Amino acid sequence: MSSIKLRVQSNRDQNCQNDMCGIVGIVANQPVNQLLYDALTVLQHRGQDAAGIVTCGHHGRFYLRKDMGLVRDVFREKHMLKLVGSMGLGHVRYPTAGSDSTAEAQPFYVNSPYGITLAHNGNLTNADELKEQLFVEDQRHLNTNSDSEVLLNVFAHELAETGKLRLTPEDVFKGVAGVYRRCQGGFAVVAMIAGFGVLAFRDPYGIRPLCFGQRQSAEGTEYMIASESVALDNEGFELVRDVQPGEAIFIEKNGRFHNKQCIQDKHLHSCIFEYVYLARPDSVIDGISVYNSRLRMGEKLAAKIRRLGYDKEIDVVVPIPDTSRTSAMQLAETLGIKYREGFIKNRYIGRTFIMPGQQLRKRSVRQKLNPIMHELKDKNVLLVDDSIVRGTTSGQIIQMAREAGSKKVFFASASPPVRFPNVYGIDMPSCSELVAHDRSEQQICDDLGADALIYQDIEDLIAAVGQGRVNDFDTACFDGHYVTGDINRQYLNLLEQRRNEAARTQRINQESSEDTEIGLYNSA
Ligand code: PIN
Repeated sequence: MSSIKLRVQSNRDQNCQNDMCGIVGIVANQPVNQLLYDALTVLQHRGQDAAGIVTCGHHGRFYLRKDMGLVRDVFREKHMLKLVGSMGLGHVRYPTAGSDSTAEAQPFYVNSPYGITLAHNGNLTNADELKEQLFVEDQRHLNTNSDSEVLLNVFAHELAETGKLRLTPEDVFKGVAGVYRRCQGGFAVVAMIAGFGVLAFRDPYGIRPLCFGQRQSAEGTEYMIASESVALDNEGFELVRDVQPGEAIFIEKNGRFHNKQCIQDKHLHSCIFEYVYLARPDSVIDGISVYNSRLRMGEKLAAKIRRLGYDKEIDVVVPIPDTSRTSAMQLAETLGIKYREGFIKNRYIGRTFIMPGQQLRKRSVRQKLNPIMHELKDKNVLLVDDSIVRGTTSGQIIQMAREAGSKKVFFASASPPVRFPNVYGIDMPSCSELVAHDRSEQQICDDLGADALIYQDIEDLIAAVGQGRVNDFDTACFDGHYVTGDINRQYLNLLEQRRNEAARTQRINQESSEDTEIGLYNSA
């Protein structure tokens, strides 16, 4: 039997989003390899698909290691020893349809001009147009579908326009201003110029998070830039502040700090979903503690449940692990109702092996969550989750509670119905896969099989996070209002079409790799 492996190439024009990634950049007075590794481990929740580190050593030479897998699997001692130098970047990537190769792992490198490496979290909404421009006008070749490569090449082109052999920080900021002129979407970027320094910038709406901190060493100040403040805490860096929307900061390799507001017309609209689900609770984003915002989500939701009168019926509040715990706990306390663990999550889910003749099957919720029967039996339970996206797990969990003997099963979501896709870098299904798209809350409730479904109101979510001090967030996945103003029906349709295509490609590749396994098995 032949064992030829056919991999179907995804559409060349397909844009690959670099959703839900974690990024870090460090300039220190000592080797940065271990620091980067540790920071990436702390940011691992932002992406478990691929990881990469690039460092810059003497004579401006870059050392890069990137591959698919968790941080602990990608970097072995032999790799770490080669990652020499006192400045560098790191990246962890979330698995997204269409971004399943090592070639698309980050950081990316371009040799001209100066030698630049870049890692990015977010999504460019005009990537197709930029690709065309890069090819036709800038005569630059792109070798992957990643929009991080697009961003890097736009930046490289803009930097080359300075026409200088030796750059100044002001030249670097001019290059960033060029990126802002051309690129649209949500993006947080760290980049490194060979032998010169580390750069960081954030889109004009500050949709994706990015902060920086410093610490003192015997030889001076060291800097770390990261997606979340928790990465700084872990390495003893003190949070200085968030990078402002449209701001660029540049730290020279000798530790000299520069910053510039490259876009005067800035409007902070940080992504509210970071607070709902994505970020670690011990992070502070744009001056707001993620943990405290989740506590307040619980309080607001409790008030709504009381208004609706369900509190009189509920015997026990049960979180769906892990993210919802903070809100669920506060919700129960506010209502004066018992809070209990009703589902335990297996933290050590193993690999799915494809045995000959088997289709790759989806892991069911039952393999991840197991009920504590006596906490659910004969009770009216309120299950609390951070969000309902596809509704598939929510439906199964409600069913599990019923099987465990719950009398009534109420379901509460700490965020409003997710009705629109996220186009700024959070991996979210297209419209047709979202259980709440074009559907009423009653229809969703019936679909999930709950006795009642209570969603957080959007105003309450905004108040929970912004506390009346901040009212502007990117809330597009809840209300369809895309702050960048360039998203229309056509764009969303295209997104849907590409997701379907990517899913099909992935399925075909999985099936063909299954055939390969059979071939090898038979010939052994
Ligand atoms: C899961 C957090 N949270 C749970 C992510 C499920 C939506 N889902 C979004 C709910 S954890 S579904 O805390 O990080 O483990 O609606 O798509 O089925």
